[in-house]
Amino acid sequence: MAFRKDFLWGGATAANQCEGAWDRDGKGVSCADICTGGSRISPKRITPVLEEGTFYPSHEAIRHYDRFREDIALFAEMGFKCYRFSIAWTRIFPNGDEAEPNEAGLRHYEEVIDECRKYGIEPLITISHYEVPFGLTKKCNAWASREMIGYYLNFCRAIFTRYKGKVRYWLTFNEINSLTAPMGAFLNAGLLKDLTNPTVFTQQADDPQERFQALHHMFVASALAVKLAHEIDPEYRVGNMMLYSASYPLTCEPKDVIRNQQYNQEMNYYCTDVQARGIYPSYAPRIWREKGITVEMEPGDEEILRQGTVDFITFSYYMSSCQSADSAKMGAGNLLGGTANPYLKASDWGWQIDPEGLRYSLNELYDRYQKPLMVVENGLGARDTLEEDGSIHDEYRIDYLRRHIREMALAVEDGVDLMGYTPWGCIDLVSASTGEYEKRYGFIYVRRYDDGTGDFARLKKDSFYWYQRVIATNGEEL
Ligand code: BGP
Repeated sequence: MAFRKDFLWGGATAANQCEGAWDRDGKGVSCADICTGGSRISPKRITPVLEEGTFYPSHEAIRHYDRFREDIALFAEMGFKCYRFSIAWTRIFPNGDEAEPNEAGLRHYEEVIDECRKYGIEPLITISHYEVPFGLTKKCNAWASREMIGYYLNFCRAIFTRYKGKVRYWLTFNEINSLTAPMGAFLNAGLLKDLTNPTVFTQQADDPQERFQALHHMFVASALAVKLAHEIDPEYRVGNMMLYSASYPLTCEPKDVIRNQQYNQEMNYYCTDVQARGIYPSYAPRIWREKGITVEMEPGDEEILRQGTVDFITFSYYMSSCQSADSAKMGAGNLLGGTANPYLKASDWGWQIDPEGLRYSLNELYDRYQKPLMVVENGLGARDTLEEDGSIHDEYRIDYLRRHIREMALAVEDGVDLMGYTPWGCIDLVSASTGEYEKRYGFIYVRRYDDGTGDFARLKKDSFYWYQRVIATNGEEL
């Protein structure tokens, strides 16, 4: 058997993409709450001032805030061993800088955690998943400012203390490395230049100096959070979370190989090298030099980074792309740059499907860090058809997941220490990049549509029964 006996099979969500109830029980406004709906062709917008009549998908999402008991019961029916979710920072500290946490927010997540435990489901909690308090963007341009470290640690202290003994696994920042690309600036770090006018999400004004400085603050915060967690409960295990963007040289021409190596250093390893090894990598000064930036550090930061390395490594994996030294050949690839791989097919949203790339990625990461790994996001965003009898035949999704699980099993046979697998959007939710419902990932269909119609009913897709079998056989029957 490839997977270990205590393998953490499960699924993943994020608060702003599923909860709704965006202003209830004392919750403050997060950066996600001011993002409008959108689609692949019509990008979502960031509106610092909410517009009357505009659709904001996070405001209702799939109403998981009110229906989490029903949803967790369905996860339990599939046999989940683990549920990865995030805590909305603004439910605990509405503006981000309060002295005391909001009791109603703390109580809500306590109920969610208790509900998981009732079924023997291990919570895996992302502390910050693309929803910085907007109050902190207004106050200090969020992670551009060093003040954020203190606010983040207050948040960590409140939840680490409250959930002691009930939670074991924490992740400090979702896809922290998305901030090495301009697209991550607002959602990941709350960086926003224009606080008056709307900004198109895909056209954020880029400031690499600010992005890389923000990353340094997040590294220090992550390291201090690891230390704090271990002090509060020595049983706590804290991981990083990165977006692994598998990348290959477009050709074997040495120039392409070097270009690809540099892409990997900047996109895939810059953050995890710091979070897992506790030291900036040797290539970091080259990246700063090429961008013409300086990263300000305070005395003592290096020591903090060294002492706060993560216990395990987690990542999302959806696709891969290629790099070419010839700029004319670049640009037609996936979301995060690069160019398309001629050997691979893409999803309807243009993400190139590459199961073998997952085996490759697992081997690369384990060989580099020798820390336990977990795939905490993976899946196919697709359009589903709801049949008249309420069934949903999503064979394409089963095929995608089956092929990826097969490659995970091969990676385990290669020698990789793999803790678990939580496919993304185990229940349909709002897409992060495009802000729409139409791009569905779930084993559970949610009857809610982009035109604002739908009754939020939950329906089991064919993949629901398939995944139930996969878990029951610990990945033997695919
Ligand atoms: C990751 C994010 C998730 C998520 C997923 C799928 O980048 O961590 O929040 O949504 O990607 O992306 P999308 O929703 O854009 O299809």
